[in-house]
Parts: sequence; C-alpha cells; structure tokens
Amino acid sequence: MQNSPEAVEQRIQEWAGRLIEQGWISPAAADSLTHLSNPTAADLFDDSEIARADSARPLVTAFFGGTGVGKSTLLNRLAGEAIATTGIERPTSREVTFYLHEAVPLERMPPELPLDRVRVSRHSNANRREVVWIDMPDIDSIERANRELVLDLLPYIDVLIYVVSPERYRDDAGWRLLLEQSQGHAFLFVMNHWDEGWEEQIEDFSGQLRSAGFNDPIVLRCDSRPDFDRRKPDDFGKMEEILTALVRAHGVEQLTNRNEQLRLQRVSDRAHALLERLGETKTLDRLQDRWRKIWKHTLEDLRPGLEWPMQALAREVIGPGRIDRKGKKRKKTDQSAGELKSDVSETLLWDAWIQTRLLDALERLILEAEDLGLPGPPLRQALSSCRDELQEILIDSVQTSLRRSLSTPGHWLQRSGLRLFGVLRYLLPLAASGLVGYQLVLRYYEGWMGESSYLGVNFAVHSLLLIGLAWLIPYLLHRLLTPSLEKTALRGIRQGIAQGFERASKRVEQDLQSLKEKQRDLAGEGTRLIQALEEKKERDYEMESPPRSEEVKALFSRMLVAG
Ligand SMILES: Nc1nc2c(ncn2[C@@H]2O[C@H](COP(=O)(O)OP(=O)(O)OP(=O)(O)O)[C@@H](O)[C@H]2O)c(=O)[nH]1
Ligand SMILES: [Mg+2]
Repeated sequence: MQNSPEAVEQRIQEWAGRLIEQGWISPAAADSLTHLSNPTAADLFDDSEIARADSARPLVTAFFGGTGVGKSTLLNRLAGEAIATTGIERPTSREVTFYLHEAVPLERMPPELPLDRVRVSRHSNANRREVVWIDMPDIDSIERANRELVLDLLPYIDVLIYVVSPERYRDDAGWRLLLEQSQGHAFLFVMNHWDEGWEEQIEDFSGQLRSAGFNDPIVLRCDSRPDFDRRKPDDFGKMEEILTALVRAHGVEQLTNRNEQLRLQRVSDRAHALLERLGETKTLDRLQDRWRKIWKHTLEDLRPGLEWPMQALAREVIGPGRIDRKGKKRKKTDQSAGELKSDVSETLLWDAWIQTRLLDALERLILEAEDLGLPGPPLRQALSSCRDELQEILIDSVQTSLRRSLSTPGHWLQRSGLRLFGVLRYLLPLAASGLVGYQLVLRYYEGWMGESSYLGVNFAVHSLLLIGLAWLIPYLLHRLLTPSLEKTALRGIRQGIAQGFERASKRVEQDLQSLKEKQRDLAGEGTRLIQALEEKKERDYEMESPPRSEEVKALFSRMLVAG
C-alpha cells in the first residue's frame, strides 16, 4: 500500500502542501492538483452490491447533442416506449432520463444532479443489464442550466453517444467542447434524421472527426421518425451491439483502468507544472551575484551620507568632559560607550534614511529574483528575519568595534612608543640627576681636599639644562603620541559600520544559500515522487488491466481519441 499509486499521490499532495507553506506556489495553483479526483461512472453504483452480484458494474452511456437532433427519440426507440419527453418545443428535455435494468443498484445519484431533474425508468430485459442509458438535455442550450447539468454529469459517463442531424452537424461545436472537457471518454457518433441526410455528409462529418483526432470514428446513421414504416434501413441496431460487445470484452474494466491512468497522468502533469514553479537552483547562484552588485551600489550610496552621523556619534561618545588625553578615565569612557548603545548610536546611525535604503536593497533583490523566474514569496519569507535584524546587526557591530577601539586606542607602534616615553620621562631626568649628583659629590670632595677647585655657576646651569631636557623630550614625545579619543572613537565607529554592513550582506548570502538548499530538496523530492508515480502507473496498468482482446482493441481504436 505504501508504494501504491494512491500512496505516492498522497505524498505528492503533501509535497505540494510544503510548496504552499514556503510560498513557492499559491494555494490556487495547488488546487489544480487536489481537484483532479473527478468522479467516474463507478461512483454511480454501490460497490458492495456490485461485488455481491459478482459482475462488473454496467457500462454508462449517454446521448449528447444539440436540441432537436433526436436524443430523447433515440432512447424511446431503444426502450420501445416513450420514457423520455420528445417534442417540437425547443429545448424539450430539461431533465436527465436513466434507462436501466431493475437489478442494477443505482444507489448514488451524482450530487450535482437536482432530484427534480431526474427520471429513472427501469426495465426487466436481462440482455440489457450490462448497459445504463441516459438521455441528456441539449448541450447547445439557450438554457444555461441545461448546459451546466450536461457538463456536471460528463465525468460519470463511460461512452458518449454524440447525436447530430444532417442539417446542423457542420455548425455543431458541442462535440468539440465535450472532447475538450472529456477525460478520455469513448465516443460513438450518430447522424440522426438520416431520412434527411446524404452519404457525403457522413463522409464529411467523419473527416471533421478525424481532424480532431479520431482515427476511424464510428458514425451511425439513424432514421428515427415516429412513423417507423417509412424509416430507411439504418445502423440503430449496431449501436447496442457495439456497446454490448464492448462490455463483454471487459470494456468497462479497461475504461475504468484507462481513466485511472489518465487521472494519474494528470496528477503527474500538474506536479510537473508545480515543479517548474520552483525554478532552477542555478537561478539562486545568479541571484548571489546580483546581490553583491546591489549591495555594492547601496553602500556607495550610503557612505557619504553616513559621514556626518559617524562624526556626531564619535563626539557624543567622548562627550564634553569626557575628553581624557591621558587615558586615565578610559574605563569610565568604555562604560559610556556601552550606555550609548540603546540611545545615541541608534538615533544617530539608524534613521529612516538608512533603513529605507537597506530595505530597498532587499526589495530590489526580490524583484531581480522574479525577473530571473523565481517566485518572490519564498525569498521574501527567507529574508524576513534578516530584514528585522538589520538594525541590530549594524548597531551591534558599531558597539563592539567602538569598545575594542577605545580599549586599545591608536596603532600598536603608537601604543609601544607611548609606553616607552611614559617610562623615559621619569627615567631620563632621574639618570641625569644621578650623573649631576655624582659629579657634584666628587668635585666637592676634591675641592675640600684641595686637589681641585669647587664647581662653578657653569656647572649649575648645564646640569639644570641636562635634567630639564631629559624630562622635556620624553614628556613632549609622550604627549604627541597620546591618541585623540575622538579620533579613536571615530575609527571604531567606521570599522564597526563596515563590519556591520559586511555581516548584513553575509547574512543575506546565507539566507540565499539556505533557500537554495530548500529549493533543491523540494525539487529533488518532487522529481522522485513524479518518477515513482509514472513507474507505478505503468506497472499497475500492465498488471491490473484485463487482457485486451483484438475486438476491444479494434473498438477502442475507433472510439477513443488517438494519443
Ligand atoms: N424526420 C425525423 N424526425 C425526427 C427524427 N428523430 C427525431 N425526430 C423528431 O425531432 C423532434 C425532436 O426530437 P427530440 O427527441 O425531442 O430531440 P432532443 O434531441 O431530445 O431535443 P432536446 O430534448 O430539446 O435536446 C421530435 O419531434 C422528433 O419526432 C428523425 O430521425 N427524423
Ligand atoms: Mg430530449
């Protein structure tokens, strides 16, 4: 059961459900797949009753055609009594007349059929048990209800007997309409009013039918005038013979089986059509390239406009009173940067201007996708969370980069120089003072011992100058190398924005990638299911179809449209 065509069909329906869920197809498109289980003639009968009678269900055949061609007359002629209304009023029949054997369990009338528009006439002729005859209202009716009734009942019919008259057969488009709507029905044609017809007209009509796809259509001549003494010899008797022969050669089972095959073929065709809506996976590869171009243009458009908000934010970050060239209050500044997250950076960096441009970029991507033949909704769905997170991504990146930048201000070379001169501005004056002190003590001792003179003013001046320079030079260099906090903040913000944009773009690329994977999985699953259905359909048809006799083959080749 798991691998039966029905099970595969069920899985195809589930697959289509997933396509809807993800926006690849509209529910209306999927309907084309679900509404394929049209009723068939078998639905008119109670299966258990049929099984109990141990016979196949009867063949359901119906007279179709324009008004006044003699459909009701033909049924009456068959029944040998006036069971259907005939007349000169046009259209005459507004109801459907069933003519069938009393033992046939016609339990389930089509729900489309209003009960006041149905007549059932039963007979007890056992030879006619295998065929149910139906007289239909006209197909070309000025009464819309007649036409709708005919089309509603069409799926329940096995064999359509299309009746024309010599007078109007050329303008009669009804059979073409039925052929279009038909789901592989078998057709018989009757040219009634044969008393008014010519052999050439049969040839002409057959030619029309051949051009519509019938290899060798069966066209029966019938003269059904009420005055049967005047009737020309005709093919009326053949009509019943053909149908009875069809039934006896397992034609009903063959038709049922064929209908199921055609139905599964339609499921497969529609599934194919849905599969095509998924588009090709390489479309998403091309879309990745298009996205990079769109993003490049968006950033070129955004950059100049972001310059001012970045500088304003940098000033806000250090703020008045936060300027600390010595970097002593850096910890406090870091905290301030953290506090800015929810207010200043958002107000300054994320405004309607930037939001519109970023969302426009995503919209342009969706348009490009549709341009490449990919449905927009799944992409829109795939990008929706990214759309919502754009602001967070950008602000987050700016905050992280700002904190990093403020905690390690300047270039590494600058930071090393800063450390070096920070030490030297104490070390060098100390070393110079030590040298001067040593000289002072030494010369004082020598002067006291009388070995040389005491130090003079020159020594004092030079010593002071040496100590002063030993302090001043590293002090000035240290000051020079101390980075400006505003510049540090600006650098952090700039890097943060660049990283934020990079992250946002990567995020879109990831979304496209995961959409591509989903698309590939769905397409793979669809292809496998369609293949499985095709295989099952062929195999089950071969196995379940009763052997076809030459007789039934010959009849089918004339009654069914080729191909
Ligand atoms: N001359 C001639 N008249 C026929 C023949 N068959 C039927 N008629 C007449 O044609 C008229 C219309 O016949 P119906 O059987 O009511 O035609 P219908 O196709 O059922 O028409 P609707 O119910 O309106 O769709 C009747 O008066 C019949 O007697 C025929 O073979 N030859
Ligand atoms: Mg009628």
